[in-house]
Amino acid sequence: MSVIITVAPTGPIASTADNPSLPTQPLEIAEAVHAAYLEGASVAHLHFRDENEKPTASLDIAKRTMDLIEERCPILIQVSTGVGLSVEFEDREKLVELRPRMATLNPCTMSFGEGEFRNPPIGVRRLAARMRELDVKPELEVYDTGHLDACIRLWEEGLLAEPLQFSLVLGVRGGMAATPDNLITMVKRLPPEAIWQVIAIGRSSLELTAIGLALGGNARAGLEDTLYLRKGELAQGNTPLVTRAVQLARDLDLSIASPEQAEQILALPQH
Ligand code: KMH
Ligand code: ZN
Repeated sequence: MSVIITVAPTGPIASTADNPSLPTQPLEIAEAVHAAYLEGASVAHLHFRDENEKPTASLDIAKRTMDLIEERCPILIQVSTGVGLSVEFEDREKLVELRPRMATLNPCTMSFGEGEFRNPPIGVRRLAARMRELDVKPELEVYDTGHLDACIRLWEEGLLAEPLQFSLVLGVRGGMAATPDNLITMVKRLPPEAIWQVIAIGRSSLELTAIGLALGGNARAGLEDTLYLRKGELAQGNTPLVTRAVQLARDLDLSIASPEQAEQILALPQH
């Protein structure tokens, strides 16, 4: 089986003051994604920023960015419906109307660092149902054990198509800590045919990504998850992080999925 490498170039939190290589504007994001595609990424996980770098659910900015990416490469686009803590759920959910091939679905409200990440049950159900209608594949973002149970309930309610695709997110303050033990507990609890990847935030990103790959998961890399290549060394853009994740997979004798292969593995509906 091939490994799907996702690039997460921007995220909602860091700014160019934290890392000057962070892409925030549509063209910068498109160029970063294209470079990641050339390195082996088959999925691009996107957050958008306005001209002041503030997270936005603007359909215009999102569409412009998606178009610029599509002009450059056939990478599969996954839009974040997490967007950013300052944006209302009701605005965030509208992004799926652009019909990206994939989008994230965050199943539960939680503390997120010093902020609150609001994902009310009724809204999550509505968004899951709308994504199913529009054939937008959800990536289920699981930050804690109860989040997995919430996803399984959505599946039992018929709101999620198989295969289920999970991100096991470790290291967010408010979610589970980034430890190998927590990762293994979560992997053991996944439904049998589930597809999954590790998202490890901050300094354990590399180790947990490696463990995830060794356990049969996919991998995600990019400045959304860590601004550093190693302790004290800022990553000079997304490419070195993606290159390293691809190399990690290759060193484990895993092959890297092309977008077409990723499409098949995830059973993405044709658009
Ligand atoms: N930012 C990560 C902690 C999303 O964008 O919907 C999780 C994430 C989820 O990427
Ligand atoms: Zn994200």
